[in-house]
Amino acid sequence: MSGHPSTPPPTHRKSGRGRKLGFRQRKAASYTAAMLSFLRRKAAVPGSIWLDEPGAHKAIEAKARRGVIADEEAANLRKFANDGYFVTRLDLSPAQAGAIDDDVDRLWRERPHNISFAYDSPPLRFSQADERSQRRPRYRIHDLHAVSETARRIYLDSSLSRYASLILDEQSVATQSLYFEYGSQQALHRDSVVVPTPILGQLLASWTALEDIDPRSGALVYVPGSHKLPYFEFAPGEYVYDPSRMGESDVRAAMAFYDRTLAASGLETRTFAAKRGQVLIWHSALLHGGGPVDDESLTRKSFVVHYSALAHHAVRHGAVSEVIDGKAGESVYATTAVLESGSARGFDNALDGQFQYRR
Ligand SMILES: O=C(O)CCC(=O)C(=O)O
Repeated sequence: MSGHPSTPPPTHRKSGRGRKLGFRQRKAASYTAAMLSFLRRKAAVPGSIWLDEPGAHKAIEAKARRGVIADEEAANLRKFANDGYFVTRLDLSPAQAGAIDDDVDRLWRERPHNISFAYDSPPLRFSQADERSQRRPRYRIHDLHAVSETARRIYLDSSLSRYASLILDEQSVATQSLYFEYGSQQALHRDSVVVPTPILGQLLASWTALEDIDPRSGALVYVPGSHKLPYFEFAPGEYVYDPSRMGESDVRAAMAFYDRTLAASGLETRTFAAKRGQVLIWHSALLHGGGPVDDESLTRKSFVVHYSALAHHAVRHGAVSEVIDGKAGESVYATTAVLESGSARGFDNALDGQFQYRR
């Protein structure tokens, strides 16, 4: 046996503490200590952004003093740093909300090939949709902004885009949109775990009410402060669910971990009984989901946009499940086409991009 594991080998002891270090060595040692502390902090809080740092409030004040952000923006960023979300609003007239209704009705009539939807399933082409059985609670439409001018206006809304850029501290890009006509009934989850981005945590979402929401329709639910709870590790240092390598048991383990952590935290789950045009912007790690639907006939029209950092998120991928040549699988597409409106940026529909591969 080669000695006790806690006994360092002689070479370590030789260069150990107690020796006097010169200025350059001290500088190097303090740099190393600072890096180690930085890495430890990063490891302790994976996916954190500047608003998660202990100095966030001071940094917000400094931006407000320099006139980089308005008072209202400073207040919303403080709320985001503390609670992982804030509420703002858009001008969305009944006529504009009605235009989105018309676009959705048209989609259900025309059922195009290049738009995907999901109903208790991975995304499928709209051409596969069956209105009688699937236009109901839990269905969603992906990238409605590609076929609805009003949805595109929300997708590229300048104030939402500006908030996304302020939160990410760099130019944001809208990466995808999701339209819900009814309550989603999605379990509480963290977007950063299921919506991968090139850099963990460089993600946020806006959720816009397209009508006054009845709480019995399965309103959005969220847990203030839950963005500070720890991440589940699928494997050491792995926080994002990867369906190509992980399965049902990983999902169950992650959900059990988040349920346990949430129960132990004592944090309270709230319901967003929003009015038309109200928007909730959430941190990528905020637990949120769709509340129970008490009355399935009630609509709950809402539009979600996810944002990432343009400089790091160069490609938007999208996949649809379909049978080709008798074989079931997923067709993966990608686009680098970015739509612009003023300073807002947002990816075009991935399914209008290049076909990549089948999986
Ligand atoms: O709108 C909802 O019910 C939940 C939406 C959601 O969880 C999401 O888009 O990540």
